[in-house]
Amino acid sequence: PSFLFTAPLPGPAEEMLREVGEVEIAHGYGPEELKEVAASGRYDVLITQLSDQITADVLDGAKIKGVANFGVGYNNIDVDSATANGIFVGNTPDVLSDASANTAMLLLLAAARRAHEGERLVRSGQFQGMTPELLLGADITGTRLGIAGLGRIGKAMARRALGFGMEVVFVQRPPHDREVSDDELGDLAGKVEQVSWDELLETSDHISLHVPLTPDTKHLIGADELVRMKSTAILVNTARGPVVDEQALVTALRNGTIEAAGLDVFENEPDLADGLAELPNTFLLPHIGSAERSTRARMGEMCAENALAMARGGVPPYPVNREVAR
Ligand code: 8YV
Repeated sequence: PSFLFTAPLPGPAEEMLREVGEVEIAHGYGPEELKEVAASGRYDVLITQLSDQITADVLDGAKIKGVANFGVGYNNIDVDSATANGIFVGNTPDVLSDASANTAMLLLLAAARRAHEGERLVRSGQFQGMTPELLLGADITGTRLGIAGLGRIGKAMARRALGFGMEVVFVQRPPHDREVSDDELGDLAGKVEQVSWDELLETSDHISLHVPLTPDTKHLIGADELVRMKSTAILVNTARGPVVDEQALVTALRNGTIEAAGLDVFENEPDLADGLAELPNTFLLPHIGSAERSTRARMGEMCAENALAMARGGVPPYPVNREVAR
């Protein structure tokens, strides 16, 4: 079997696949090159990541058995086209839930406590000693966190928030929800409360986004939603950039419509909306949500497991479109 990595991966993935077949590592392939390699018949499986746009154009006429995506989110892949073309897609669920929730908590704390301003003050040599009013920030403990998207990562975030003494409300699949049973909530039953999207927006002290990017969640947070949030609210996004209308967010942060934002993802990564980088009331990270060493190594391993199964003509152990088997 032959495998093409669109970028080097951390962990044992490359070694695992070299033991059984041919491996090539590409760097920075654009849509044309992806289409060309997919159609070439040279590779059984493409091992991709978020910045690879695996569109219908790439998949129609592709001579590959599968796409193993490094990440739980797969909005970069046209899964319907993959399925129509009999191509499996695999992803890396669960393993990164804790690391991603750790990043969300880091962003919430950093934005609330003005970590960016504090760091700059110290590093620039302008810190002149502690004073009682220096860099007062937002409350965390005793406040209400609204979780938009209570899947695996949202639940991991809920556990952390509870540990920080926050009250947790959620909408499982905003904006339209269905009732979530105690069974589904598992260890969180009785500890978190399901509310309407309106209530979450209007009554949460802070909001953290944990939804996949779909047509329903694109610009889930726009100018209208920002106005409905508390003026003291912090917005955290570790999900996908386009879930937030980034230019509307810049306006809201500039005007004091909300207090601050902690962002790990951006609408047009790696570009930022005009004005975002200059705002003091933001804490910005370069999409490192899952970047804990052992998490990333395990994600690579899961990609290799998916790739191997697909190359052998089987169903990947972590499938996105199991129905291809039919
Ligand atoms: C990945 C992520 O590292 O899993 C996801 O969906 O966003 C990250 O964990 C990223 O997608 C790189 O491919």
